[in-house]
Amino acid sequence: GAAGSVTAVDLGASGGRVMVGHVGPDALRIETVRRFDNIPVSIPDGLHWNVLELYRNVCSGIADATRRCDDVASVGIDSWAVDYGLLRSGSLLGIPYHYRDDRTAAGVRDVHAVVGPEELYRHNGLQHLPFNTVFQLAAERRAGLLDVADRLLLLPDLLAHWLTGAEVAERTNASTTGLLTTDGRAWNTELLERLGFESSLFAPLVSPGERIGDTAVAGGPPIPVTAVGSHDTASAVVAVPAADESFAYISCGTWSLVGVELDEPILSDESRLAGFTNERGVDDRIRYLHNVMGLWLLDESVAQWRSEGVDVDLPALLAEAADVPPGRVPVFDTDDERFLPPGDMPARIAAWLSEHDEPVPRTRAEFTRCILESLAQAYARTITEAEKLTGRTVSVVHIVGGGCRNTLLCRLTAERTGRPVVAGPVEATATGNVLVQARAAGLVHGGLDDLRDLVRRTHALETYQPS
Ligand code: LRH
Repeated sequence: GAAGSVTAVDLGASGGRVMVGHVGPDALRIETVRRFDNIPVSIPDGLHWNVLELYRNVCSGIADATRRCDDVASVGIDSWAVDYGLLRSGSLLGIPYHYRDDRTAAGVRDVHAVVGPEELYRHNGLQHLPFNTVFQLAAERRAGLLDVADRLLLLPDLLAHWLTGAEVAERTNASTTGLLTTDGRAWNTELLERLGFESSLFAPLVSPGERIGDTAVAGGPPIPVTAVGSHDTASAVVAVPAADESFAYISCGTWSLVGVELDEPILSDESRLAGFTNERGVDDRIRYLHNVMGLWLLDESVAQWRSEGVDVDLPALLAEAADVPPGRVPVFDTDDERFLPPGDMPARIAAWLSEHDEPVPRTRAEFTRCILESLAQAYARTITEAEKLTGRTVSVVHIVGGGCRNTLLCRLTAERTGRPVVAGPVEATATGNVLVQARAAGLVHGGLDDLRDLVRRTHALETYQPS
């Protein structure tokens, strides 16, 4: 069969990359053409994303890709979920907020005053996170922007709009707003009406694989822009190299998204109370998962130590953490909302432990070990709950994304879950993005099983056995 190339733009909370994927029926190779930082900016009205800087890097990255490779069949964009820009007559109004901005508490109160948590879960099946778009929008209404906006575009859709002029809402990411019907077919007009959001604010839905438009960027050739799983986690789950359905995945980066894949959502109150979300996946699958706080805990700790003038070498720190004797450090509840905002993470962890009469780690290595043990414990608890709530058996755990490079975390996860852990691919999100475009371009064929099979055949994966 034919081989060809596609370009994946993958934006994460701390950095972005543009990658070219070379794909054929038996080939899958991904090369990075551009990496850049994504540094949020705090101004008096809150914490924002620097979306213009991101867009400039996306355009430069696409230009790099087409220079390097003359058969780029399309471009696809994914990013973290829930965040958006508001527009009027096609122009951006205001600077998109970062989901870690704390303005959403009032939005949560406003929404729950109209639709309580139990009912909201029956409508959207989302884990309660204070930054879900529905709560951000309620906060936005207090600030008055909703009175002038006529369109909302989630960030990957906003960038696609700037590249092509089209205004669409890609389904996987749209499902993280909390405003879609549970079958994912449409915006939930009943819910929108009750919450007082204009339904015309929301763009027509498209599914992964659909053509959004063509790039119209000064100086560059027109390239088709294809909808992918524009929610990064949806793309990452496409690239989980599982051989059958008895797997759990951990998409491990800033967040750790831990769960299983289902055909239908679970909207029971038990599921809500256990903190499970039903997000839409590629090919209409359900990503039934729990948001675990993730490597944010460690990254933010390292940032704190560096701000105190300590020269932290991460590989060395992880090696020291691996040498901390088992049982030396306690675990804490990584779900505690106090860990969400930016700021001094070791102090917050220490406060949690003191409040719970647990010993506070004394060294940075012990803090690091404590964080990783706590994450592994949260993964294990989540997988046990997922088995109980779905009736599935999980026989293997796949860790994908940047966190799968953390061998200590992989080892602790195998131990605490009591299951084999398969690590890789590191670039799962970009890989899932590439695969969905490649299928739309006719370079590969089949369902998710076939795409996963290709990942398995083309990647060296590391397995960690529980002791
Ligand atoms: C991971 C992620 C996650 C969301 C969060 C906002 O990058 O998309 O799935 O819950 O960011």
